[in-house]
Amino acid sequence: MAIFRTDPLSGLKIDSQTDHLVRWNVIAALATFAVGGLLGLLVVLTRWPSVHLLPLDYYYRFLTLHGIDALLAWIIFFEVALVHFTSAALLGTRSYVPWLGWIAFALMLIGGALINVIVLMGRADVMFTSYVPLKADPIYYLGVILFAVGALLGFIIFFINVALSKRDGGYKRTLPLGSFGMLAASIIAVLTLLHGAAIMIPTLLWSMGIIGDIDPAAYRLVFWGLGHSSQQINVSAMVAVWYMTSYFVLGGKPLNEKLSRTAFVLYILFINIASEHHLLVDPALSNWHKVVNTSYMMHLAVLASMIHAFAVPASMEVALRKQGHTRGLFEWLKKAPWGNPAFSAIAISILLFGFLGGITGVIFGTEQFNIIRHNTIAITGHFHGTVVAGTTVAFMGFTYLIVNYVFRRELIWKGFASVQPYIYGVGIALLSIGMMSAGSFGVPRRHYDITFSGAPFSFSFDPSIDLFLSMMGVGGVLAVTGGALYIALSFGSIIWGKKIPG
Ligand code: HEM
Ligand SMILES: [Cu+2]
Repeated sequence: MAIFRTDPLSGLKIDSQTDHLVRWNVIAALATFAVGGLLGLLVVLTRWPSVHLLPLDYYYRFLTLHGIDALLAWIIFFEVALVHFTSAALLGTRSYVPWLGWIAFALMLIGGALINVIVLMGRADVMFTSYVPLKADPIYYLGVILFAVGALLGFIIFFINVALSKRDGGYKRTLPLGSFGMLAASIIAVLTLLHGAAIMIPTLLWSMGIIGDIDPAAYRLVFWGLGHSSQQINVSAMVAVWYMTSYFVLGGKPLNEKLSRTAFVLYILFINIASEHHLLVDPALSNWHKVVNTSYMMHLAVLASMIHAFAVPASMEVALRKQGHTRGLFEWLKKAPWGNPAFSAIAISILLFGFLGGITGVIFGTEQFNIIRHNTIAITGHFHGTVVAGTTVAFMGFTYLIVNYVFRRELIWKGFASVQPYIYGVGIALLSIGMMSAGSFGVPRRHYDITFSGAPFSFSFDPSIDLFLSMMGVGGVLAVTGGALYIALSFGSIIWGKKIPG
C-alpha cells in the first residue's frame, strides 16, 4: 500500500517511496557535483597560465574525473530524480516499481564509485571521451557500463510509471508539460544508452585483451551517438524544469501547449542526426554527409530550443500580468521575483543557454567554422555555456524547490540563497566567454602547458591570450564559489532547515 501525503506548498500528492527515491538521487547528485566542482577548480587553476597549479599527470587525471563527475554523475543522478518526480509526484500517482528505482540507484552508485577510484588510482587517464587507442583499466569501462545500465533502468521507470498512472487517473489525454519534457528526455535516453552499450562493451573487451583492436573512426562515430545525444537528454530535462518552475513559482502556463509539445518532438527526431558535428574534421566521413547532418538537420533541433526560449518567458509574462503587473511593456519583468533563487536561476539559465550555448553551438557546428575551432578551448567554452550555464543552473534552481516540496525543509540563509544563482551565473559566463575568446586565438583544449614553460625555447605569452585565460580563471573561481554556496545551502537546508509541516 502506498502512503500519500499532500504537500502544503506545491499542492502535490506524493507517496513516500517517491519521496525517498527523489531525495536519495538528489543527495547523490549533490555529492558528485561537489567533487566535480572541486576538480573543476584545480583544473581551471592549472589552465590559468599565471597559476599553473597541478603537475602534468594530475592535470589529465583530474580533467578526466571532472568531466565524469560533473557531466555524467551530477547531471544524470539529478535527471533520475526528475524522472521519479515527474512520473509520480507531478501526476499525483505512486511509484509503481520502487524496487527497480533502488536497483537503478545502486548500479549508478557502484558504477560511479568504480570510475572515481580507478581514475584517482591513475589507471584511467583517458579523459571524458576515452577515445581509443588510449586505454584505461577494464574497471573503468565496467564502471561506465554499470552506471549506464543503472541510468537506463532509471529512465525506463518513467515509461512504467506513466503507463500505469493513466489507469489510476494520473492524467487524462496528455501529460503535463513537465512530464512530457521528461518523456522526451527518457526516449532520447534509451537511444543514447543503447549507443553507449554498443561502444563501451567492445571497448571493455578490448581493454581486457579479448578483442584485437577497435577502429578509432568507428569508435568516434558510435561514441558521439552516446556523447551528443545525451546532451539532448540534458536539454529536454532542462526545458522541462523551465516549464515546471514557471508553473510552481508563478502559476505560469504555456500559451500554446501544442507548440511546446511539438518542439519536444523535434528534439527526439533530429538530435541524434546532429551528433555529427563532433566529426566534422574526421576524414572518414564524406562532406555531403556532414553538411546534411549539421547544416540542415541540426537547425531543426535548434528551432525547438528557440520555441521553448520564447514560450517559457511568455508563460511567465502572462502569469505576472495576471497578478496585476500590467503597466507599460515591462512592469511584469521588473516585478518578477528576482530574489527567489528558484526563479532567478531559471531566468539566468534561459538567457545564458541561449546566448552562450545556443548561438555558439550553431556557429561551431557549421563545417567551415568547425575547421578552425575544433579542439580549441572555444569548444569547452561552448559546452560550459550549455550544460553548465543552462542545465546545471536550472537544476540548481529546481533543487531549492525540491528542498521545499520533497525534503520538506525551508531554505537556510535566505540572503545568501537569493544571490547564489547570480554568483554562479556571472562566474560561468566569464569562464565560458574567456574560454571562447582564448580559443579564437588558437589555444587548444586539454593541453597542460601551452607556453612549454620548461623547454629551452619556451615562449612568453601573447598578452591577449593571457588576458582571456585569466578571465576564464577569475570566472572559474567565482563559479566555484557560487557552486560551493549551492552545496552548502542545499545540504545545510536538508539537515538544519526548518521543517515544513504537512
Ligand atoms: C564549477 C565550475 C567549473 C569550472 C571552473 C570548470 C572548468 C573546466 C576547465 C578549466 C576544463 C578544462 C578545459 C581544458 O583544459 O581542456 C573543463 C572541462 C570540462 N568540464 Fe568543466 N568546469 C566547471 C563546471 C562543469 C560542470 C558543472 C560540468 C558538467 C555539467 C562540466 C563539464 C566539463 C567537461 C565535460 C569537460 C571536458 C573534459 C574533457 O575534455 O575530457 N564542467 N572544465
Ligand atoms: Cu554535440
